[in-house]
Amino acid sequence: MSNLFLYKMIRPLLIISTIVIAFSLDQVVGKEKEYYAATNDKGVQEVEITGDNYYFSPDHIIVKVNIPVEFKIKKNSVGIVPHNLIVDALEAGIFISESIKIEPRVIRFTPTKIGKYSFYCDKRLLFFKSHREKGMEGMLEVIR
Ligand SMILES: [Cu+2]
Repeated sequence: MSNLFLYKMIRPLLIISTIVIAFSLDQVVGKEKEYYAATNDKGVQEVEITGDNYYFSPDHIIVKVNIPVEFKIKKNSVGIVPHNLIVDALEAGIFISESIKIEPRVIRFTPTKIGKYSFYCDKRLLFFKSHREKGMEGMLEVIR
């Protein structure tokens, strides 16, 4: 049996397994973490968010319109990479620009308009990709 024969036998298997691996990786990376905010006994929708290298968790936050929201945002690692949380949705009464520390920070707002608003970290080191491009972005969805 020659090496060439072996190669021809194995090649379709290599191609198929490469495709399968690529698809499953894509599904892991592309999967959103949905979170429906629960309203506590004070009538506030509480959401705990972790923002770190280079993700937000959850990255799809669903809140109800015209009910106060409390974000508690923190990071886990003691790394020196700075991160922040930006939401620029003045049309819905939301503007957030807060740096993310290990010590949790509380941000309060009340969304006034139904819609989908992005949140992200706007940090970038020199000419490298922005943190947003690296995956530090998510969606704040305001529903009825
Ligand atoms: Cu960042």
